[in-house]
Amino acid sequence: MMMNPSRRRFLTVAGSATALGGASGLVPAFARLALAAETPVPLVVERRTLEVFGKAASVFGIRGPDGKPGLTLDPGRRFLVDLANRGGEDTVIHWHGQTPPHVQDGVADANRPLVKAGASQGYDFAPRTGTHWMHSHHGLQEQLLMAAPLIVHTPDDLRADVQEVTVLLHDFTFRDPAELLAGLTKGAMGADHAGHGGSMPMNGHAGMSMMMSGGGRAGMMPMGGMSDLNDVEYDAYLADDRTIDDPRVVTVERGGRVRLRLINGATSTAFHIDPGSLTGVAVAVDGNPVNPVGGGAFGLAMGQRIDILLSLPVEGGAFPILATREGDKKRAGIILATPGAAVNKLPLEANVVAGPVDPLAERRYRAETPLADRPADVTARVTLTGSMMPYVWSIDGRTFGKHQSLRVKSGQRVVVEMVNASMMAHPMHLHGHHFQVVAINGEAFTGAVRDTVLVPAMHGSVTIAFDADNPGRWPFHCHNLLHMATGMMTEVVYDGFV
Ligand SMILES: [Cu+2]
Repeated sequence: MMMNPSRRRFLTVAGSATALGGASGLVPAFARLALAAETPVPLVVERRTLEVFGKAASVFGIRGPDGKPGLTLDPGRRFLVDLANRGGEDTVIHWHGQTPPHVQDGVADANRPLVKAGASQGYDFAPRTGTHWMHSHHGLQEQLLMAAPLIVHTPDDLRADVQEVTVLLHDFTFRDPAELLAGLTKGAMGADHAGHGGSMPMNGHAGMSMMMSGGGRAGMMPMGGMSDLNDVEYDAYLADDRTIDDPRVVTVERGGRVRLRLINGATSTAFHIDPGSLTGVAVAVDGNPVNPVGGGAFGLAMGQRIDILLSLPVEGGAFPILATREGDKKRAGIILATPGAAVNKLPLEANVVAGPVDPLAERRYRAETPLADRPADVTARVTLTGSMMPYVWSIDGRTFGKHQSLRVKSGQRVVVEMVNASMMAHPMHLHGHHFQVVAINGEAFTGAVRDTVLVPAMHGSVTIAFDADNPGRWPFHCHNLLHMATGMMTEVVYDGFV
């Protein structure tokens, strides 16, 4: 593998200088000079206790310098970070949406070690603006909430007369994630779903789904078929660590404007984002500006982000922003409230079951800055494969480790068609790049630039295009953590990397 020697050296020096400057304050003169220019921002991976429905759970967190989760960077700032792993176990944090040099991507492999428990790791790269996030890319730590927002402001963001509200969504279980996954892979799906049939959509049609996948989890697809929606019944759905019956309440101004930066950090749950009585206008997806899209609710698959602009009425009030799980009544959310407004308690469940998140709604989004128009140098087709029974997910019938990498050369325009041969939609994420969505179900259009896209179930397809401008080896995987964990991952590998 190629390795940029100066990069590696910098990381080592940055890491040790920070360590030395810790408790003792003994920083060597050379390091003090370097630190004076720009001091690394400390990020801490840690264990914490979270109360959900009054019951304590031990989860992870990633805390920034202000004590809050994650990191917000001002325009022009480098992503100069010292990550301290105090989580009690080895980890690696992926900077989702960022396009760093490949050694700093935050994945572990033969050439990129884990951050050991108790150790620190330095990072330094020019960040990409927008709404992004950070999460563990090791084991099932993401299920235990090892995730946080990563917001990089543009100069326009700071000039805008808009209040920013960032929300991180999650699905939560009191169970050990390894046991949860083992329950699925051992085929104990019936047990997992016992007692939840009543909350499932389209019960009248469930028979067909059960024949095909063994679960009463069907949802109508726009094309008339039925897909499977949720693999797991979680104990709670969280917005900024809180359930909707005890939500975060954000004070907003009467007649003011709010920019919601929503991040779906759930491991296995897609949500409908519903601003209720407010009119929301989507202005960015996965951190990339899109031509404004108005209207009702917005689907948000795992890994994806959406920025929604809201205008509050001059008379004020309390305005729930709800994230309802697809194929379910359960929901998470926050409440925007003007001073003095009465905030009513909201039930955990909506009155009606939400339908599936529609992958075809992606057609509404158009990149504000599309890729340059040029022909493909290399085209590839991958088939998304796998099933609930047995619970194994794969790409081209191969699980990760037995995968066939997509080979590219620097400078190429790469076009990849993803065809979904399975019963579930999959949010596919490519590291180190943002791609443009250029076709859905074979219909070409000039779509959004983003890093995660939902590929429709049952022979649906999405075609993406990107420029190979970031040499390395880059994971390309389903952002359903449980799908990735069972093998639904391949890699995009540049020439010169083995
Ligand atoms: Cu998947």
